[in-house]
Amino acid sequence: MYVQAEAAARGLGFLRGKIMTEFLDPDEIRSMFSSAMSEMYRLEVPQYGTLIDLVRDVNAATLAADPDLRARLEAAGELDRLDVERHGAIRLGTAEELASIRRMFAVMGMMPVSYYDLSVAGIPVHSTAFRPVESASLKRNPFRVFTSLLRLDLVEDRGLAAQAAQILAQRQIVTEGAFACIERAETQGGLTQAQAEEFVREALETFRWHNDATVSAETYEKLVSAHRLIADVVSFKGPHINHLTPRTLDIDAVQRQMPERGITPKAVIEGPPRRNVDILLRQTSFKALEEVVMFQGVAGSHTARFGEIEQRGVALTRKGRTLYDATLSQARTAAAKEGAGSYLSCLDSAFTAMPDDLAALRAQGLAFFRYRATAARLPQPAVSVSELIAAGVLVADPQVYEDFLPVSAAGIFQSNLGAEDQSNFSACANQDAFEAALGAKVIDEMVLYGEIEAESLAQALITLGQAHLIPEAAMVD
Ligand code: OOG
Ligand code: NI
Repeated sequence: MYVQAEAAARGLGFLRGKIMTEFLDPDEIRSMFSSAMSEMYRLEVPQYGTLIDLVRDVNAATLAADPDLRARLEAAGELDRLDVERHGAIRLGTAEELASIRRMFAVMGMMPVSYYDLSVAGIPVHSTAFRPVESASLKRNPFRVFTSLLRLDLVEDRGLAAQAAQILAQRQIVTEGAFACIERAETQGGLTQAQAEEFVREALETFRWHNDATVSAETYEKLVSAHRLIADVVSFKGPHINHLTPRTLDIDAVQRQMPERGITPKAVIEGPPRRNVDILLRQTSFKALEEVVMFQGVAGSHTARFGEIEQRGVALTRKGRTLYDATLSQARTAAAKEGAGSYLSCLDSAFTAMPDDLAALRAQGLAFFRYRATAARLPQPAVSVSELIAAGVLVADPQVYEDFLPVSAAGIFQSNLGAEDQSNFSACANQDAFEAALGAKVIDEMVLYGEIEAESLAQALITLGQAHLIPEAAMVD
């Protein structure tokens, strides 16, 4: 600001021109956006503010009680992201909406990663998560948005599906101003500070809650009877952010302490059980709020928005993930036989099949790591990577799982939709249709973790003067 004003005052047009074309890093725009979104949601859903405070307290206590964890997060450069870390979720109605949202998120360096088929859980959507993909960007701010697209093709009542499509065709979820900003970013290749501020202001409008529905109470009821989720997507002006989830270091403590702060959590935590080494993702949520909505002048209510917390652990390789999926499904089958009260013990006993220390997870190729050298060039060539690790000159930090789990997502959807009885949609994934709507392919999460692992290992080995140990697969470029 100051430099610009000074340049103008001195008539230094060239300097001013230079500043005017200086674009913000997309990581910076994402941070601005995620904090604006958090601010907005805090005002819309006061319980979210309470949850953020609780998570901050629990994280501070966890770090204070576990200096090793603190040191490890700090050394891995992961401490700073913790306070700003959160994900949100939206549900879209049409292919055009999904394509527009993809362009909007691209301005903030967020790419579609993974395809999630929720029809297997009887929920008529398929989804992706928009998130940063580079290591440095993830460290800066890993803000992600779980984005679902309604599948009217799965709705049996074709008349109702046609009516829903017709209602959706009339809305515009991205403001004219936001489109102008997106086009500007695309043609210029970035946005200046002032342009980014305008973009964030306009983009935020898409996610705002509207308590006036676009449909009559009668149409709303018809949509609800097909599925609550269809009503949530179709009846409003836009895809209101339905939850914003902070990351905690101790989800069991947060789950325990929620009632003390007046919040009632769902009964069980989704995902793996509590372990020494956190794997993948554990999540819990509290019930959606019942909100007053005006249906073309008639007062009614709708439940859509809720709170969620998550604890993130190490990302698993394909082999690790296959083991996880089989183990979880074994626990669920056992619990179904033994009764709901047995879920936690079934989970614990099934998960004994999964190694619970980092060294074993690494040695068996079950998890992804990020390597770093803690020494300079060594005088002698080593014979293996393990030898360097044992000598303490090479450290393998677990890579945080940055994505989502479809079984957990289904549990989250169901608990806040109150729609356990509405799961009569036929299971059929359709990634091609999703990507056609998106206007792009989704990125394979496994490839991303694999690249980070391979590149960090190669870099660390070069630092240590051990390039001969770089695995061939890492030398692609
Ligand atoms: C998304 C539910 C999935 C998660 O964290 O797994 C999700 C939704 O309810 O729209 O956010
Ligand atoms: Ni979520």
